[in-house]
Amino acid sequence: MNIETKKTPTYPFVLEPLPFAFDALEPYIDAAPMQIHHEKHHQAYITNLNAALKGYPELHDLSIEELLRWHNEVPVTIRQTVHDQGGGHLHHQFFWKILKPGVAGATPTGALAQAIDRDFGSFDGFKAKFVETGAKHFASGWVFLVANPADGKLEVLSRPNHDSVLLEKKTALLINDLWEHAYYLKYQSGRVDYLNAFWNVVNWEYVGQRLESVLAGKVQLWPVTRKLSHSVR
Ligand code: MN3
Repeated sequence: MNIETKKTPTYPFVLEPLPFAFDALEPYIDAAPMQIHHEKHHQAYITNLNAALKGYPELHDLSIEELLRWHNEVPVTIRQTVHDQGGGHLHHQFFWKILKPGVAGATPTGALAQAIDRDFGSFDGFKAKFVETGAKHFASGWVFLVANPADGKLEVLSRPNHDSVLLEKKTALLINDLWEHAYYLKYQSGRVDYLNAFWNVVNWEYVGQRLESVLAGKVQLWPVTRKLSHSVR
């Protein structure tokens, strides 16, 4: 099935099973941090998001992307919670799809490879920029490879906490988690080691599909056709 044709999940949001075993990414990401990350951290974001949304049935048919894109129209009493917990949910469900066992040594192909060469000079140039950006990011956050849907141009950037690039009308193609819960059990303070190990578990096929969907205009990974008109209280 095409990644973008599934029905978009809405409230109540649920934790989907990982598409691989907890130990499948060893030795790059160990089983224990993987299981805690998925079952505790990601679940907590979903639980807190659902709790915030529970009393607002007018928001129950909105996807997580819609809730974040228009978070300024979400009722002020839950706005920050939806932004933070919803961002945590959005980023983690995307992150699990980025990861894949058995792909060490894989590289981007097709349009993605061409775009990376165009915008970063080479694949190695892109990887160096991504690792540098992640290493220099202060405290918690995420490092992103994003596409500008207007022209397909790629960019590497980091954002704090669970701030989403949806708010900047950019489309995330690849992300890595810079929160200490993602790497501290295995790598301690060695964030650069963690960032370099990440290249052994990236599902480039999926990343490439994301870019091709953007370039084909098949998917609006942030929604533009609908506004919340009923929610300001
Ligand atoms: Mn995390």
